[in-house]
Amino acid sequence: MRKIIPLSCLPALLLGCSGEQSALAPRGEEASEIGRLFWTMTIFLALVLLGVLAATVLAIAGGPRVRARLAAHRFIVGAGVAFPTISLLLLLAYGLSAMGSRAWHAAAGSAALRITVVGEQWWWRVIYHLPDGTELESANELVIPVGERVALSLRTADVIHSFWVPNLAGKIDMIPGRTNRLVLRATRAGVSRGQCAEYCGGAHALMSFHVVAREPPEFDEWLRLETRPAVRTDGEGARLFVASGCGACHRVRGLPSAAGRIAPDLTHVASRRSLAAATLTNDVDALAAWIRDNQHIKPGNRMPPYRVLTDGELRLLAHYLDELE
Ligand code: HEC
Ligand SMILES: [Cu+2]
Repeated sequence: MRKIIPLSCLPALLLGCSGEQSALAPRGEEASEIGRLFWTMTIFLALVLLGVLAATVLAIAGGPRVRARLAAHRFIVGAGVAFPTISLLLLLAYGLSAMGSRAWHAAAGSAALRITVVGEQWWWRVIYHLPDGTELESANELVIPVGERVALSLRTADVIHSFWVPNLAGKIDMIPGRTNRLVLRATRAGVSRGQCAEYCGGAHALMSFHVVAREPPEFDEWLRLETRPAVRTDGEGARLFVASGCGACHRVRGLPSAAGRIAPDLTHVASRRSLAAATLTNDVDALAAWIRDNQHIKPGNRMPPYRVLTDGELRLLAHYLDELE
């Protein structure tokens, strides 16, 4: 039995090495560099371990001549002092130079797109700074063009959070009173998952997000759609949204009585992959469930649960939000 359990765990463990949240499946410039550093260190250390094991076996079971060699002054100075000193210095130099390539400030100057991400308990405010000087706000999802450098300014609205998209780059903290910077460059189109990597209170584990890398023409098309005001600002659903007070916290651009800034912008909520910081997949049922039971789904989050709404009202609201592509 004792042998079976670890073996049966292996597929699950290996699965953790691929997919949309893994540092070992790089899809970005910085993640590739980190991957190379990791594999260089791991392979080198594995070789050293094998060498030490071989020497141990020979020292125990080898013939007298082999053992005399192992005990010789030359071997001890060479393998015990010179080799570790030189190899560790080389690895240190490689590690430092790899970190040096994270001198992103220069790269940020040539960035095609600037995005501010603000960590909030327990979601991510995403602000695109467009070339024409305007700002575009979204939440819990970053859309970036493949192949282009994207300069991120990382801030927090409350406590320390940490921004980490393992497939794209290393993690970096969001610290009160500071703006930290990170440059992303996705090398392939696709969706990567990110996670807050610094404990920030009750719902910390439910504070994830997606980074969607699109080919530049598709990115431009997305941007064109995203900058429009909400596709629907009239009708019963929109009226109920306003009447329920949702607009005090949430903004829906184009709906004047929904101009709240303290919660995720919902102008194009239906075009996002997830709800509540990658806690729910985004569809009508999830929207209805979230509005009524959000404290059950994500305990402690800053939205009140709307248990007073009737099933009909809930449907109406959920369908309205689901229209906001
Ligand atoms: C007191 C402020 C407040 C009010 C009022 C409020 N919300 Fe929220 N809402 C939030 C906060 C904060 C979040 C983010 C929760 C999280 O993920 O931690 C949120 C998240 C959401 C989300 C998920 C958005 C996303 O992109 O993940 C939806 C949808 C939503 N609210 C709909 C509504 C609707 C509909 C109403 C009115 C019936 C409403 N909210 C009223 C604060 C509020
Ligand atoms: Cu956190």
